Amino acid sequence: MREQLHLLKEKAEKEILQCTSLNDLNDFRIKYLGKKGELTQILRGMGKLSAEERPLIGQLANEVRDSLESKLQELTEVIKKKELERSLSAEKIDITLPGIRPELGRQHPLSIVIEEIEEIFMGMGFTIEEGPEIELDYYNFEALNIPKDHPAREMQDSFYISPEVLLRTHTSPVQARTMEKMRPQLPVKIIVPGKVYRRDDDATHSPMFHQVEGLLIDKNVRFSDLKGVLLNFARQMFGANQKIRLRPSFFPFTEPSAEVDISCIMCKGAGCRTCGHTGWLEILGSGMVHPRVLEMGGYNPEEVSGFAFGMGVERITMLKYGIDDLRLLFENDVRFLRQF
Ligand code: 2NM
Repeated sequence: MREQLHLLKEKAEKEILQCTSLNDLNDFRIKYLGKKGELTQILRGMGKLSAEERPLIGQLANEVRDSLESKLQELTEVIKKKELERSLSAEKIDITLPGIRPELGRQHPLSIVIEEIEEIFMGMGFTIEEGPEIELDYYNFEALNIPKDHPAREMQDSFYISPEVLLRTHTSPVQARTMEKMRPQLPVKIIVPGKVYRRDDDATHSPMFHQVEGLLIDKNVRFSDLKGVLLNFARQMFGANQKIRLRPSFFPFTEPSAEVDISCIMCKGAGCRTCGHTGWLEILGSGMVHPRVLEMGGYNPEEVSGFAFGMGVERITMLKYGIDDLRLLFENDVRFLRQF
């Protein structure tokens, strides 16, 4: 047995040198030191030994096992280190490759225009008010002097949630709320940007669109103040040489009322396709606040007066950037949006 153990040791020491991977080492361990391994096989014969020989052989067997185990341990460390070095050198970083540019978002053209309108009116001393998109019939219609038989109040024209609650059809209810909140303070000098909803959906109408409305209430506010403010707005928004034109119109919440046109930004007033060969483009509606509206807002129409106006942001945006199709503003095609 002594001889067998020496031969085993010699054979194993040669064989371990052939191991080049952790897998090889594992196979080696099973073959020599495992439960059914060669060393164990030899030790099965221990029972036949004499009592004097048994401890000596036992000691030798332990020495052989310890020696093989420590060689195995040593070689495992060496191979692990080599494998790590190999994987590190395979994982080269090419610092000449172009970087990955992070995609930057940008502002939507409607947001750009809303901010621009806000800046212009803030420059004239207006402040910004906002309010709910889900609104009471009272603020959306009643407080604005819109009568019960007005077509806008029909189910087919507005999105009703219940008989008394609907999606606001304009931002004017915020102006009614602001009068109620501020009375009797003067002046009320606000603009209200926001989303509004109407049951309309075709090439030139979206069921959701954006408005900016304005309201100024003070002592002695005159129609000429309205004209001055809107001319100033038109010149800052569309160019210092802008002309404006006021045409008589009708709104339930203003009296008198006027549509405001600017000279056509495409043809400078000469007449073209954009302005329908009139030389003028309609950009907003306006008027002197109706005495009933002032009254319902808590102001005395004998003591104060006011003007109001409202514009569609989509229309202004399309004019300003020469966009010919409303739907481009809602489809969110990045090839379109990247141009702003
Ligand atoms: C428009 C045209 C004319 C308007 C009126 C009011 C309020 F609340 F003061 F009565 N807000 N907005 C108004 C007036 C809106 O949009 C075309």
